[in-house]
Amino acid sequence: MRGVAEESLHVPVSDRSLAGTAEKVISGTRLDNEDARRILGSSDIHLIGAMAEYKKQRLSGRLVYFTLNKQINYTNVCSVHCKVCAYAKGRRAQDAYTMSVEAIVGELSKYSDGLDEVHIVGGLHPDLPFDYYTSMLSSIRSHFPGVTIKAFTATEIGYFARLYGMDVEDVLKRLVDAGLETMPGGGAEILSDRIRHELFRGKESKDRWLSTHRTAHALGIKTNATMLYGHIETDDDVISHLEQLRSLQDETSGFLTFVPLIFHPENTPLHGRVTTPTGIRKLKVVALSRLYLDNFPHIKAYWVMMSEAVTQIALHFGADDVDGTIGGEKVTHAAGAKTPAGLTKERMISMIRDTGYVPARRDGKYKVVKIYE
Ligand code: V47
Repeated sequence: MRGVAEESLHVPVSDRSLAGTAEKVISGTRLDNEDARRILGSSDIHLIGAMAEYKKQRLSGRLVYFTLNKQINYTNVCSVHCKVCAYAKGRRAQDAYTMSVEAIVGELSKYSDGLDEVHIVGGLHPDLPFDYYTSMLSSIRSHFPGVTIKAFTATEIGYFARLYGMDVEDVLKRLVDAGLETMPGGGAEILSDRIRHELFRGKESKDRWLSTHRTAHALGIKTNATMLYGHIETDDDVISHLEQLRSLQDETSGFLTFVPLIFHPENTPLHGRVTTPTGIRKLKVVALSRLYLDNFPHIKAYWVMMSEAVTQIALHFGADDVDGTIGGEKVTHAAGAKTPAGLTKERMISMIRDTGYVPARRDGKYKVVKIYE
């Protein structure tokens, strides 16, 4: 006889160790770390997908979100040399660059025919004045008034605070006055001081990354959170990362989206020393994110790092967002990504439609711009 979970999920529970987890999913009970461990350890991939898709559909129904966006990487100069990064350069390197504010506005003008969001992220540049950042934001705001400005990771914000002798709250207030609306989720890497010490020496501690988001949320700034996996992390590190995000979200409700990022090793010191996650592992991480982060409104399948094919499957494993058209991704491509540097709107719509879900174009705060039935 089929149990309640099997009736609701329309798949057999082949891995009986997940029976209790499946019942929790159906009854809306929060998963604990033991459930998470079992999901990552199980090969009952149909059940894992069905559980995550069940949860996704309860939160966002048939919609899958995308946005017309443009990433701006204003500088590749960075004072920290993370072992995962193929993009950062020293300030005297021949191929070091920093974009002027005029060049940034000029770049965005090429995309102004329907732009919902600009995503701004750069290296930790030791020589730029603070008003470079405020005038960047205010120029974008005045030239592109309808576009959501998603700018600066918690890592950059923490660096600005140290470099310019301000506290994080003042940095954020001044950036918001200039035009910042939301913050991307980069820099979270893995929220483990052991791994940060080994791979991200010089970067802020995990508590500092979390406290910058806490401060942003208190100021009413919605933010995202990422997790970079596929290097030296263990399952326990992944689960602990999710646990720390879930508990901050219980406190603030300030996160919009969780974005699992797959490490690309080419041109980094880790090349040849790590194993790239398999397709099944990528799907399990997406599904676990959807199931465990029950208080996050959205889970992103970032097509740049996942490939279009795995992204489509991830939409049946709990993801409800694919990010955007991007128009020239640089960080992952420096590390060997084989995906295109951007996608057209038409390609985005057909990628989503093909999965049976309904594409919903959104702005940077998830206000729907248009639904493509
Ligand atoms: O923080 C660096 C990661 C992040 C590599 O918030 C790498 O909506 C893979 O945070 N291989 C920047 N990843 C990108 C990011 C992001 C992307 C899309 C959407 C959002 C969002 C945020 O990229 C960095 C770092 O974790 N990264 N090097 C690499 N070799």
